[in-house]
Amino acid sequence: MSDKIKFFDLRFSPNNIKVRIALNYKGIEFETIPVEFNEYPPAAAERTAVVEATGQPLTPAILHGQTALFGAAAILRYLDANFRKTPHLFSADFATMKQIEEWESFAVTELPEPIGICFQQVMGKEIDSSELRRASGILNEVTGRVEKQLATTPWLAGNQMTAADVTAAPFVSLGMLPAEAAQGNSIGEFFQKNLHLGDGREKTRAWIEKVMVFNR
Ligand SMILES: N[C@@H](CCC(=O)N[C@@H](CS)C(=O)NCC(=O)O)C(=O)O
Repeated sequence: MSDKIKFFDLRFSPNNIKVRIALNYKGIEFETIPVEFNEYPPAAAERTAVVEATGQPLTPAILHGQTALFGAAAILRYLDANFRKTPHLFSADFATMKQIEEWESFAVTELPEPIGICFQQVMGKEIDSSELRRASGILNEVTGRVEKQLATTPWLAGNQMTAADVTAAPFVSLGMLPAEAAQGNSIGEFFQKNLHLGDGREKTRAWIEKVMVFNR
């Protein structure tokens, strides 16, 4: 299929970052269609392009020829199943596949909580600093499992980057945003100042650097 992928991209969203990392890691050419974030929930008018392409307003979303897809997990599976001559994010090995899916489920059930708490504070009228401390505490706690795994393997599910890393890292990265990455984005700057991964996460920090290098 020769068509270039069109990627409807809400730049700071961890779910969109997963797709951008996957496309760059696989070396797949794509055209970015920026989706602006002005208010939450977004005004319908701001999501017409996404709704026209996929029938619904949420991102990430892609168009590939006549094929339209939304949801990060679905898009990662589509890219891996249809771009077979590129580095794989999933595995032919049963046990490794099960490991990858387990980390994916961890990433979408446990990691979003501290991000959500921080996001509520951004959108709220008054900042509750005890809630922000609680969010950082939870992020440090839930990443204990990541730090432990990285003590034995270079990636979450073995010796190469997989969908496990691509799905988990964007959430954790919000707890160690470099100032320059957040610059010019009020939400990014708020996260950079207020959400902290915390101590004893050296291997997790190095792992984030390795994954986020593809977030460009
Ligand atoms: N379950 C979806 C998440 C979809 C979702 O909630 N996307 C958010 C961004 S993280 C969104 O588009 N929010 C509405 C908006 O701001 O336009 C996935 O895994 O990709």
